Amino acid sequence: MIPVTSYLAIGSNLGDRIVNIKKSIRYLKSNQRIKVKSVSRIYETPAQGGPKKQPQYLNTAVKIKTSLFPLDLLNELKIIELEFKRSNSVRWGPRTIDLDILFYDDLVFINNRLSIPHPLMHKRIFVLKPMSEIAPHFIHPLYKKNIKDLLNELGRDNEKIIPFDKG
Ligand code: A4P
Ligand code: MG
Repeated sequence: MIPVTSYLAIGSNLGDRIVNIKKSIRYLKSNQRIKVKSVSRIYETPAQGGPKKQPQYLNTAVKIKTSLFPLDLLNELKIIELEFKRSNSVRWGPRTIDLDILFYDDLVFINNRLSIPHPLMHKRIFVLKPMSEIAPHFIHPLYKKNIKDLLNELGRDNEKIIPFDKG
């Protein structure tokens, strides 16, 4: 299979969040069927949805090339999540690591295990902000707008989010 460009979102709001994110990227890099092409800076964002009074998240976006089919890629991400022994199963609750597939080329795919593009991403600053750094002109295959425009549509809130690592 010819490798396909895919974008992933990584989030963490428990434990040593920065270590969790860096470790999950190392796991991605160690997979022979995944090539990490670029990684955005890490942003700190208030938890959106789920239980009140959750710790803040660190979020990042990653561009990969992969020869895995979408469901196989999801399986690999689930294996990485298991490495972090995710014990919390509350929807939108705190988690040591959360790996989501945002896009897989311009595929639109929905079944009971996987929705691509990730269903709520076009409304989430914590996804669009890091994505705008690595793929501002990528066009959302359903909404036919690029990442930069989707981010701008969320209003001025996006200016309040600054990189956590400032690097
Ligand atoms: N699934 C379906 N589509 C996908 C996809 N594109 N990528 C299924 C990955 N998984 C996908 O996910 C539940 C199931 O979704 C998976 O088993 C897979 O089959 P999960 O990660 O176990 O549970 P979850 O994350 O609690 O649910 P969900 O609906 O994926 O939540 P989100 O949308 O990931 O939101 N606030 C901030 N600031 N930063 C965050 O990162 N993240 C969330 C989680 C909420 N609030 C946040 C953040
Ligand atoms: Mg998730």
